[in-house]
Amino acid sequence: MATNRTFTMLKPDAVEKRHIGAILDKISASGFRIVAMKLTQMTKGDAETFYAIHNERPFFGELVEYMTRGPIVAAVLEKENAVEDFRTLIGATNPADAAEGTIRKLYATSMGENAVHGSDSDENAAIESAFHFSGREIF
Ligand code: DAT
Ligand code: MG
Repeated sequence: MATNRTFTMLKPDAVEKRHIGAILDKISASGFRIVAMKLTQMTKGDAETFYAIHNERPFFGELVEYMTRGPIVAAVLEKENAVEDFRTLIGATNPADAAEGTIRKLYATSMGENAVHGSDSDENAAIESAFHFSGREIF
């Protein structure tokens, strides 16, 4: 995986509220190219594995429940400096702290239901992309 790619999920709350189109539009308008994408639903096991780093945290059960309650849009995005620039585009984890115009400021409702995921490093972008997509699904 090249270092100019990141992985994102539009989380169940964003899909439920029909924000897929608006969020993808903002991502594209911000210079990211979608190189892989699908609507999918994580199993409990998937979510526990994906968020394993948080498994000792008090919110872990809620996080797994939330991430598995409905479909998500999983995607791989390409752009120069993709990981960092996408974290800037989505804003702070808690939407109350997110900058004006960021995806979380616009579409997230709370820390627990914050609309979108963005990888936090090139290494994790590669791991997370491979978790959801085979090589032939990434263009
Ligand atoms: P981010 O998604 O900004 O990378 P993270 O990796 O620290 O944030 O946490 C992963 C997700 O877990 C986050 O998007 C929402 C949830 N989460 C984190 N901290 C939380 C908290 N204190 N209370 C409830 N949910 C939390
Ligand atoms: Mg994170």
